[in-house]
Amino acid sequence: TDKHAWWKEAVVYQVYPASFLDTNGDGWGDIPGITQKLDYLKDLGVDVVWSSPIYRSPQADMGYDIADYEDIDPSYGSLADVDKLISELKKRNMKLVMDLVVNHTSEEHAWFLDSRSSKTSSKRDWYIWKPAKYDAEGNRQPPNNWAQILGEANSAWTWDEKTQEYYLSLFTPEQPDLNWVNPAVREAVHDVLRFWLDRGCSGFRMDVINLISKVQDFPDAEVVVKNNAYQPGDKFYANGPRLHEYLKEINRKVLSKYDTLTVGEMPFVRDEDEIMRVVGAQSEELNMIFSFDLVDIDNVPGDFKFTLHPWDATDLKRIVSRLQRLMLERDGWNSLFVENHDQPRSVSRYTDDSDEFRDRGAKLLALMQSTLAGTLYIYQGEELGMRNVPATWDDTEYKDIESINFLKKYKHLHPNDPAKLAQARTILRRKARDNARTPMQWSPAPHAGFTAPRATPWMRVNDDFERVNAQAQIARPQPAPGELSVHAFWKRALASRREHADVFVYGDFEMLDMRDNKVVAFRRWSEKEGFLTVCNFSGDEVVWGGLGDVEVKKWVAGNYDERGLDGREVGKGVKVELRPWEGLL
Ligand code: TEU
Ligand code: CA
Repeated sequence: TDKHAWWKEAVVYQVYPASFLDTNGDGWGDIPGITQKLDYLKDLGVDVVWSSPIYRSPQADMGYDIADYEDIDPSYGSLADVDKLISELKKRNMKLVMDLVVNHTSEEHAWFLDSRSSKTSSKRDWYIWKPAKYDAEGNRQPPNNWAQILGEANSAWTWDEKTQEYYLSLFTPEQPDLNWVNPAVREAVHDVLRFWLDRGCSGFRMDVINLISKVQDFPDAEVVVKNNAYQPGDKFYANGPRLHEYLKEINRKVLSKYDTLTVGEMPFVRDEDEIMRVVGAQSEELNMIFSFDLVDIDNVPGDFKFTLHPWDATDLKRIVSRLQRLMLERDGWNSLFVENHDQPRSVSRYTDDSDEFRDRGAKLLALMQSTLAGTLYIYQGEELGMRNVPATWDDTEYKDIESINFLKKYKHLHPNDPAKLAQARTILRRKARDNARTPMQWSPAPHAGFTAPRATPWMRVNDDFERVNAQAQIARPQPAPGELSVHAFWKRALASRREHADVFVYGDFEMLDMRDNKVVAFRRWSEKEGFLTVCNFSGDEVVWGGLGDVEVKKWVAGNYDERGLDGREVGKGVKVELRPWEGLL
C-alpha cells in the first residue's frame, strides 16, 4: 500500500454542534451554524469537519443516543441542511466525517421500541436481554456485576417491567446495547454507513467501536472498586472475541467501496498487538483509532474516571513515543488529539490556564501536536486556548448526564458530608465533560456571539469570553510585539505542518532524554530536512541539557516573543534555557 494518503495528512476539526453556532436564536447550535463558519475553518487550515451526532435523538447523552440514523434532529436542522453543508464543504475542497454511534441506540429507536414490546418480538434479539438472577434472600439481581460507564455506581443492566428481563445498557439506561451477534443488526448498520456515504460524507468517527463484541457468557467482573456493587467490566467487552471479524466485514462490504477516513474510538485497550490488528497497514479494518493514553494520564490506573492522579513529563514522553513508534516502526497509523467533547480543556489539564500563562500553554500544546506524526484532530475552541468552566460554576450548571450522575452518587453515598462533597466538586471541576461543552467563543458580543443577544444559550458561556474569543485573536494576530495569538500560532503551525509534511506527517521520530521530568523534546526528520521540538511542561525555568550530540542550526519558532530566537545559542549539544511553559522549534 502507498504510504501517502489524504487521511494521513488531513487536519480534522471536531464540531460539537450544540455549542458551535446558533443561527436561529433558540440558544442551541445548528447545522447552518457549521456551514456559516466554513471560511473560518478553511482559513485556519482545516481539511475535514467531524461533527458530533446530529441525528434524531432525545438527547439523553447529547445525541450519542440515536433514535433514527437516517434523519436529522429538528433542533439541528434537516437533511437538506446537511446536503447544503456537504456541497459548501466540497466547494472549499473540504470533507465531512459523521459520528457513527452503533454500539447502542437510543431507547427511543424504533428497533428498541419493537424489541422491548414483547419477548416474541422479531427484534427481540437485536438487543441483549437476560433473565434476572436471585440472591440467597430471593432479591432480584442483574445478570452480572458490570457497572454502567456513565453512572459508575449503577448496574450496566436495566430492568424492564413489561417483559420481566434485563437489557444491557453499558452507558446509561437510555442507551441499550445492540446485539452484534445477530447478522441482521450488522446488515442494518452497514446500510446506515451506505446511506451517509452515498449522501457525500467522507468517513466516520466510530463511537466506542471496540465495545461491540461482548463475551457471550457475560461473566462477573473482578472486584477492583471497593464499596461498590458494580465493577468495570471492560475485560469482557473491550476488543471482545469477534471485534475484528465485525470490523473486517464492515470494511469488505462497505468501506472498501468508498474513499474514506475512519477513526475508531477505542477506550480501555492498550495492547500494541491488539491496536495493530485494527490499524496495521495490512489489517483492512480502520485507518486509525483514538487511544486514551494521553487523556487518561491523570486517572488512577484501573480505577474509574473521576479520580485524580499526578503525572509529569516522563509520563507524557512514554505515552507519546509509544504511539509514534507504533505508527512509524510497525506500519500502523495514529490520531493526535488532546481534546474532545468528553475531556476537559487541554490548556487547563496539561498546562497552566491562569491569565499569565494560558496563551503560552495553548501554544505549547499546538507546537507539540503539530510536529508529531499522525492525523491531527482539533476540537472547537482549542485553537483559541479556551479553558475549563470558571470557578463560579455551581452544581446546577452541569448539563452532562455523567456529571449529574456522579454528583447524585456522591450525595447519596456521603449524605451530610461537606468534605466529601467538596472533594467531588473538585474532581468534577477538573474532569467533567462539561468543561469542553461551553459555547464556542466567537467574539466579545453578548453570549460570545454564539447566539442572538436576546436568546438564552443552552449552556452558560465561559466568563472569560471578552478576552478569549476568535474575533479578538484574528483581529490582533500579534497581541504583543513578536508574539502570536493562540489562533495565529495554530494557523501558522498547520501551514508549516502542511509545507513540511515529509517530516511532520511522515518523517522519522526520536524522543530525546526520556528521564527529564519537565521537558518533552523530540526530533523529526526526512531525507531532506530535520526539526527539533523542545517543550517545557512546567511552570519553572529550566536549563535543559538533553540534546546529546544533536546539533541545532537555527531556532525557527517559539511560544514567547520570537524576536529573541536569533539571539539563542546554536550548535552541537547546546544547553537550552526555557522559561515557564516555553516551547521552541
Ligand atoms: O465515549 C466513550 C467513552 O468511553 C468515554 O469517552 C467516556 O465518554 C468517558 O470516559 C466518560 O467520561 C463515547 C462518546 O464520545 C461519549 O460522548 C458518549 O457519551 C459515549 O461514547 C456513549 O456513546
Ligand atoms: Ca439553533
